[in-house]
Order: sequence, then C-alpha cells, then structure tokens
Amino acid sequence: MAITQQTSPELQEAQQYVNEVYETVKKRNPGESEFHQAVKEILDSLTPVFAKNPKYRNNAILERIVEPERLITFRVPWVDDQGKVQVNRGFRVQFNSAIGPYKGGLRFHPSVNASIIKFLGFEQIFKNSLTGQPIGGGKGGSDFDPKGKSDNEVMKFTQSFMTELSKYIGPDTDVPAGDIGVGAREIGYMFGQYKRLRGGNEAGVLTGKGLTYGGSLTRTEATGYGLVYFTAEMLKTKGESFNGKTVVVSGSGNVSIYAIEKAQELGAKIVACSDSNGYVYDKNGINLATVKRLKEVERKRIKEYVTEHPTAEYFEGCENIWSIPCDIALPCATQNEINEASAKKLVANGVKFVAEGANMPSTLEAIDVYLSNNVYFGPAKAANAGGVAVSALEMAQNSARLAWTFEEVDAKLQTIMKNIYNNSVNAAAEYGHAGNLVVGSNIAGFLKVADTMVAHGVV
Ligand code: NDP
Ligand code: 2IT
Repeated sequence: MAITQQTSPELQEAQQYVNEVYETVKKRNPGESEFHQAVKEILDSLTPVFAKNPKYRNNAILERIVEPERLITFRVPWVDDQGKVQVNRGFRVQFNSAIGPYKGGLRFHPSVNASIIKFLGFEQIFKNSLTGQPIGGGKGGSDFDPKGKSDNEVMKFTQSFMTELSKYIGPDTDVPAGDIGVGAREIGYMFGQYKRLRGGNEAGVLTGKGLTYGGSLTRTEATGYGLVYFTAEMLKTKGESFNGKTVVVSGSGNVSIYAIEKAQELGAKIVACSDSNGYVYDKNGINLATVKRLKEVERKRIKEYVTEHPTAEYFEGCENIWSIPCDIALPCATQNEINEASAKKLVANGVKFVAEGANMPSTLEAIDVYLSNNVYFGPAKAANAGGVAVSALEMAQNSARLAWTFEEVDAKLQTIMKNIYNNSVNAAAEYGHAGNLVVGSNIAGFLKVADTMVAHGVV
C-alpha cells in the first residue's frame, strides 16, 4: 500500500528498514498470506514513526512486535452424534502482553489456520491499545465448523477444546471471548467446562458471558453499536449524519445485526445484508426482527428472508452485494470480502464512507481505491474496537463483583469510540497524513505498546 511518500532521507531510510522487517516476516512465516497482509498494512503506516523516533528502532520494537510471544496449537478430539471420533485443531496465539493480559476472541470456522489466527492476534494488539483499556493482544479458535452440528456436538467439541485451552488462560493472563462461530452458546459451554476443571468461579476468564453468570450488559451489542458510533463521528467530521443515508451491511451475525439496529435507530435505511451463501436486497429497508429471528433463534440461512418479505430479492454469492448503490458500506462478515474490483464498484456507485465491522474485510488494494477516491475510510482496528472495549469493561465488573446498567456501559462505549476516533485523527495529522485513519489508528495503537515495551526492557 503506497501510503508513505518518500520525501526525506529519514523517511526513505525508515521505509527501507520497514521493508527489511517485512521480508523477514514473510521468510519466517511462509505461505501465511493473511498474516503477511496484516503486517504489511501496519508496517507501512509506521514508517513516519521510525523516521521521527530512533528509539523504537534502537530497541528493535518492530522485530519483537511481529513475533508472537507464544503460539499454542493442540489436538481437539471429540465424539459426534453417530459415535464417531472426530479430530479438530485448536489454536491460541498470545501475541503481546506489554499493556495487559492477552485479550481476543475465539473463532470456530473451517478456514481457521495459523495464518488467520496470527493476523487476527496481530491486529488485536493495536486495536486493544486503541481502546485505552489495559489489555494485550491474543486470538484463538479452531477449524471446527459449528454449522449443521447439534447442540450436543457443539457442547462435546467445546468441552474438549476448553480442556486443553484451560491450561493457558486465566483472568490475569489470557481472556478469550467470541468471534465468528462463537457466541453466547459456545461461551456458556466453555465457561462451564473451565469452572469444572478449575473448581472455582473465576468469572473474568472469558467475556461475552451470559447475564446470569457475570456477563456485561451491552456486550452483545457492543461491536455493532461501536461501529456505528465510530462511523457517526466520521460523518460528523464531514458535516453529515446517518439520517436518511442508504447503507449496505454484509453478514448477518453478531456484528451485522447490532450495526443494523443502531444505524436504523439513527435514521439510516439498510438495504442489504448477507451470509456466506448469498445476500438479500430489500429496497424497502431490511426488517431486522426477521433477520434476528432467522439468525439468532432459528440458525437458518439468510435466503429464508425473502419468503417472508416477497418484495426483497435474494442473490447467490457474496461479492455482488458491493454493487448495490449506497452512501455508506459497513463490511461485517469476514476478511478480504472487498477486493479491488468491489471497491471500484462501490466508488462508481457513489459510496462516501466505508467503515469496517469485520477484521481486515478490505484487501490492501481495496483500501488504496478508497484512499485515492476520497472515500472516508474507517479501518477495522479502530472502527470495530467497541466489542473488545466492552469485554474489558466486563472484566472490570467481574473484578469488582458488580454489574453496571445498560446505560452506563453504553455511555462508556460511546466515549471510548469517540476517543479512538479523535486519537486516530490527531495521530494522522501529527505524522503528516491528515484524514488518513489507517495511518492514524495504526500509529496511535502502536505508540502505547511500543513505549511500554521500551520501558520494560528486552523481554
Ligand atoms: P458471526 O459468526 O456472528 O457472524 C458472521 C457472519 O459473517 C455470518 O453472517 C456469516 O455467514 C458471515 N461469514 C462468515 N464467514 C464468511 C465467509 N467466509 N464469507 C462470507 N460470509 C461469511 O460472527 P461475528 O459477527 O462475531 O463476526 C463478524 C466479523 O466481525 C468477523 O470478521 C469478526 O472477526 C469481526 N469482529 C467480531 C467481534 C465480536 O465482538 N463478535 C469484534 C470485532 C470484530 P454464515 O452464517 O453463512 O457463516
Ligand atoms: O475481533 C475482536 O475484537 C473480537 N472478536 C472481540 C474480542 C474480545 O475479546 O471481546
């Protein structure tokens, strides 16, 4: 991504240094394209920091930060409903603990491998730093596919997964949560198994818990609401608001549903959402109650939506959702769901704002298309940080053994999203890239972790 213009010898030297580190990452982590992509985006953004502050280079912060403190992989054997033994692979990357316990979700999806877990864990370091909360970066998951599995099979798998994972986590060391394929049901089974193994009630070991056993109000809504709060700040900067805007939201899971809910509340019309099979276009505006029932209660496919809303249309495949004209695009499904061609379609149809609810949903080429076409772009690390921010608030409530109201947590979430936005805007301006939230959020997230690593010495 050609973010940095080489205008001074210091910048050129910094760019060369960053390129060398990036080449080493590629060599050390062969074939891990998603991890390479996440590292490239951040390293390019950090070039102005290295040009200005030699202390980070002198302390080899970059060389250290791209290497996980630890990557754990493990066998997850379980017995399916037919009595057959199944084997999945489990992961936990404990990437960086400079500013707090490792914190990050667990993803259950057949595509999960070391590259996916490392890209997510690496991004989480900077995202968590941006929240202003004391949390380090981690991520985990498995190539287990919850789709089509019975409740009993999901329970058997998650119990086996937790039996091994429990050796490495704890309220002050590493605190997992949900991500794709891991919601309230899975967190419940995992918490039950952890409690059984440990014999105590360490509420703060997982977040996203149910409200009856230490969960925080607003955590379910936090990522989607936070995304909309962040996007509202972007709109405000340009003298606009959600009111009357046409919005496309991809996905129909946790992040999408609550992004749709808050954007609708602010007066926007959401005309499309999707799942991994295809997308629904409803020119009258998506009926969220139907999506919630189909996805949260019945665990059905999004194509069922059109049987209840015959004026809506269903299209197989995900890519063409980005050819629907809109003012605001909120990708909330998965990594690399918007490529260069899709970004060009969005631009051709007049999109003005793109903000990422999913992690790394835009390819590097897609980001270049936004930046060079005056689309105001809110990158994932900043825009979707509301989920993990409220997870940190859940940990705080668990430590204090009390529970805040929905309004209290929601108010804190709004403040956090505003702070992330302002800190990103300010860092971008300070380092010569005014208006570029990719550069701004990467630098703002990096500095706090890097300064702490310098303070801690070579560890
Ligand atoms: P869910 O499992 O609740 O929903 C995921 C949604 O994305 C589903 O609609 C799913 O469709 C769709 N999807 C998943 N994989 C693909 C794929 N390969 N191609 C197309 N669509 C796909 O997960 P979340 O809503 O929690 O997560 C969505 C994104 O947000 C992820 O990138 C996650 O990392 C990120 N995120 C989540 C946070 C959270 O708090 N949950 C916090 C910050 C970011 P289907 O049902 O067909 O699989
Ligand atoms: O990507 C993410 O930030 C999450 N899946 C949420 C992590 C968390 O610990 O709440």
